[in-house]
Amino acid sequence: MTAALADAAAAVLRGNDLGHLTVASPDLYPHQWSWDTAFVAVGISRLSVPRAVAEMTSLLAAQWPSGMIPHIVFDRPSAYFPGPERWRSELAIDPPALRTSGICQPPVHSVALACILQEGRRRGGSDRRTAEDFVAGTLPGWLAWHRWLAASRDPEGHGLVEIHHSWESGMDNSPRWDFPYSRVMPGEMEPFTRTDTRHVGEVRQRPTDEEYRRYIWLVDQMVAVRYDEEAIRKTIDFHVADVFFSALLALTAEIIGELAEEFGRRADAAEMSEVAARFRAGVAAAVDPETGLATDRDLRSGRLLHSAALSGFAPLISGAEADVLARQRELLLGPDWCGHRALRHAVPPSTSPAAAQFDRRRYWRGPQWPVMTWLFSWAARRHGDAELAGRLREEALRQLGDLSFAEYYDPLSGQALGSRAQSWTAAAALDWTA
Ligand code: 9YW
Repeated sequence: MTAALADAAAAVLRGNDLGHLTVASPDLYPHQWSWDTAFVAVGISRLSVPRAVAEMTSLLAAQWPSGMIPHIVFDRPSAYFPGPERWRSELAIDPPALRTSGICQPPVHSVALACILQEGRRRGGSDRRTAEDFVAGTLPGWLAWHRWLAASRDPEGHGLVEIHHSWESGMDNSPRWDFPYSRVMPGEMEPFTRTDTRHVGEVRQRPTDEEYRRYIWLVDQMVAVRYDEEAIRKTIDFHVADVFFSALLALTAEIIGELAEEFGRRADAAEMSEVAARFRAGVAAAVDPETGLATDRDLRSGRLLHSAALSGFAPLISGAEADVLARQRELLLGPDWCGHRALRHAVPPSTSPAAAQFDRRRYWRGPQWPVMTWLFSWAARRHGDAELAGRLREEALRQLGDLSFAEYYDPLSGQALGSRAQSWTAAAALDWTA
């Protein structure tokens, strides 16, 4: 079974491979996405270290002069909407060299660097050299990305990353964002036609038209100020402190710091370790003592955004004091989450099945994303909880046994949903079966 799963996963990644980059999925997402790339590179490194390096190199080529890694790289024409004509990144005050979107996604890239390095060393020979040269050579670019996040997205040093669009969170229409979006009131705007709904059998799995109008309204607001971060902060209608993004920054800054230390960059290492500590503290402070879950904050109204979303487990990603981790672990495995009676597979749902907001088939409002299970499993192992890591892996492998490599799964029936042959799902399977 494991061998069949690994073969099928490798075939998915080969099918989505354009040579220098892997599209996120064949039809629905025909481009390179930022955080998908990092997960994909982890999986591909199990097949070929040089190919994994190429994947990360093509993403880095799209880095903005500011240091931002954009969330989509448009390297070829497609019907995807919003494409480069709507994002208009060429109008940015300091424009990127390639056509990209104008926002970012959570940083998971240094997780990929660490995995590529580990795999290169395990294989030895030219793979080892390729991995080490790649990490040493591109560290300045990845450092600039983390530096930009820490400075531009947390200018006051609270230890929480602010985002300007829910696409930046990677969890587009999670209940986390219902309140801030209730305040986004699109005015007159250039008309548009969605194309995402053409590629899913069931339109009700996707965000609604009203949600999409708001998403595009925010894009237009950013274009209007030519992606000037200062101006965006003042004018954008969606301005939120994201705990999950912050936890990933804490984790990845720590890893970048370790790599910098290893490759002889002492000052960078010290700087990144400070960034990691700042965001780890920010996440810890955002934990609601009553629910035990980390909470986002709406920065326009100051309101705390309580929701029963998976992001509440941000400390399991960033790392935290032992008592916080123990409580989070218990909650995650408990009856409101992975241990819920009605779940087909005991892996984290995007929203708690016990919550009123739970919607088993709608995007980020209930379904399970195998790549999120992979992330929690990887972080658990890193933070010393091999038992949790192993449990999640085992359950996820059962879920992936249908070989559809779906984007997400109905947590109650186990049915595959969204795109099939989704690259990051196949990548997770490959890493788990290696
Ligand atoms: C969209 C590619 C991306 C992911 C996001 C996910 C979705 C794009 O797909 O967003 O058009 O809805 O929410 O996390 O990176 O897989």
